Amino acid sequence: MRTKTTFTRFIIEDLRKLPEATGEFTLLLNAIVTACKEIADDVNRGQLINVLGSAKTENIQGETQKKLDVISNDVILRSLEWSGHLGGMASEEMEEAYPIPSRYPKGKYLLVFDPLDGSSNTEVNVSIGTIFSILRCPEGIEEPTEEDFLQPGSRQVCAGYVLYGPATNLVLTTGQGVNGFTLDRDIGEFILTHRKLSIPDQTSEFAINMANQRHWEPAIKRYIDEVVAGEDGPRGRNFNTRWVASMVAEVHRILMRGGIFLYPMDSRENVQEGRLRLLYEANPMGFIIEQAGGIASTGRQRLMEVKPNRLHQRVPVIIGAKEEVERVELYHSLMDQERSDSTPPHRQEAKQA
Ligand code: AFP
Repeated sequence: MRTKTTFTRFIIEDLRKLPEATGEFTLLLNAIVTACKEIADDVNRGQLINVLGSAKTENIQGETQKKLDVISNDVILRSLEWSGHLGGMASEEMEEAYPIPSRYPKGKYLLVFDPLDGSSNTEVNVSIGTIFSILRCPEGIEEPTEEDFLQPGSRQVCAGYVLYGPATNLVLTTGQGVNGFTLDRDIGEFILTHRKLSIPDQTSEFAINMANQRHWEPAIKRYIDEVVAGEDGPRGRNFNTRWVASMVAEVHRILMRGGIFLYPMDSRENVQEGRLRLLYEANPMGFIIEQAGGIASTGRQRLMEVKPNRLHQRVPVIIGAKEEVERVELYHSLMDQERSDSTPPHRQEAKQA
C-alpha cells in the first residue's frame, strides 16, 4: 500500500521527538498552512474572482499594494488571531505590530510574515509566495511591542515559505534540516515530496537584478564582472543568470538545483541599507538556506546575526552556494581593507571614535 506523508503527520512525528513539545507549535503551524492554502486558492483563481491589480493603497515602504497583498495579509491575520498560539504578529504590509485582540487568548509565539512576496508578478502569472518566521514571545510579556519582535534571525524557532507556482510548495525548517511539501489539490493536503533538501557548494547560476549594476559597490561589481566574463575571465568557466523578481521563486530554485542570489545594498537613496526586509524576507530565507547547507550573508556579516533595530529594517542579502557566497564575502573584506588603507590616519581615528 502506498502511504503518503502529509504535512500534519510529518510535523506531529517530528515534534514528538522533542520531549518539551506541548503540541501548541504543531497547531500553530497547521493554522499557518491552512491560511496559505486559502491564499493559494485566491492566487490560483486570480482574474476569475477579480483579485488581480492594484489596491490603490500604499504600504509602510511606500510601495503600491496589490489587491492580493491586502487580501493575503488579511487571510493570515484572520486565520491566526483567534488561535491562542500567538502573542502578536508583524507583517511587511502593516506599519506597526498587530496585537492579538483582547477577546482571544494569547500564546507564546510571535509570527512575522510577508503575506505575498513578489506580488508585482501577479498580473503576469509568475510564481510568488508567502514567507513566514516564528519567534518566541519574550518570557513574561503579555502585550508584545515592536521591541519584542526585534530578535536576530538566529533566534527563529521556525521559518518557511509557500510558493504559489505551477505547483504549490511548502518549504520549512525548524532547525533540523529543510523539508519540502507539495499541495495535493485533490485531497487538500501538503504531501512530503522533498526530504532533507541540500544546496551544492558550487554553482554556475547566479541571480541579481543587473539593471542596478551602476549603483553597486566595487565588491559586487567585481564578482559579477568575473562571472559574466565566463570562460574568458578569471573564473575560467561560464555562468548562467536568472532573475524572477520574486525571492521565494529564486530561493526555491536554489534549493532545487543550486545557485546564488544577491540583492546587495547600493547607492540609490532607498537601497543604501539594502532592498529586502530583514525580518520578513532575509531572516526566514537565511535560516532555510543555512539549514540546507548554504550560506546567508550581508557580504560583511552572517545575516542571522544582524540585530534588528526596527520592524521594517532592510538589509543586503547574498545567499546560496557556499563557495560563491564566501567569494563575495572575500571581495567585500578586500574592498573594505583597501578603503581603510586609503583613509588618512586622522580620519580612521575619527571613524573609530
Ligand atoms: P514585491 O513583493 O514588491 O514584488 O518585491 C519583491 C522583492 O521583495 C523580492 O521578492 C525580489 O527579489 C525583489 O523584491 C525584486 O526587486 P526588483 O524589483 O528590484 O527586481
